[in-house]
Amino acid sequence: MRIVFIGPPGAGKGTQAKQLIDHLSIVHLSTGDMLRQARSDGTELGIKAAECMDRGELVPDELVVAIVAERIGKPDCQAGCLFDGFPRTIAQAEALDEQLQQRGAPLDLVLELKADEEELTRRMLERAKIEKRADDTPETIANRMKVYRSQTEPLLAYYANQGKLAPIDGMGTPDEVFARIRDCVDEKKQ
Ligand code: B4P
Repeated sequence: MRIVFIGPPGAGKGTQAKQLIDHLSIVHLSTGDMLRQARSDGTELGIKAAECMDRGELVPDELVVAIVAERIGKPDCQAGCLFDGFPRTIAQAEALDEQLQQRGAPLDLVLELKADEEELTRRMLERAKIEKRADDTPETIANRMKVYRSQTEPLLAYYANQGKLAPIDGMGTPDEVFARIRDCVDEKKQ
């Protein structure tokens, strides 16, 4: 299966992805993780990406689309892929549709993880204490929320029009949220 995870920052995309890839035996493709890796490797891409990430802005479409295109060409993606945090703009979604169409393997499902803004902020500030991520400061979190509403939320209508969107309640414990995701995915598999 090919599945996209959409949701505001802190909605739990990365958290849920870990369980879902085990459940479906598919590859986890997180653009956030790939960009953080490029940053810690000190590559040209990583340096460019870091500036955007630290401001809570999106990394330019062409950079993100290129790293995803390279990754989905690898043999392990043939059995299925979970796109975590990608696409985040309409341009990225169109590029992904085109790449998958060329491979004759379109998206099956788009899961929208929903949670209250207050809870999202609480989770990210909690994570800031543990992981010290450069983009988990109160100012950057506020900007990431704003960017999500303006640039990523339009994707919900894009995928609803394709009949692929499934909203998931992201409130509650990680296990409670995963049970909802598993039910939705298993129903789609049948
Ligand atoms: P991401 O790495 O995708 O980060 P995120 O949206 O903050 O996190 P996520 O929703 O995965 O939250 P998590 O499970 O960790 O992006 C970071 C940045 O990279 C972006 O701002 C952007 O600059 C750049 N980027 C990435 N993809 C891009 C793209 N396609 N285009 C352009 N730029 C891109 O959960 C958060 C915290 O909550 C964790 O500490 C977790 O333990 C906790 N948590 C999760 N579920 C919980 C629950 N149910 N209850 C309590 N706590 C929970």
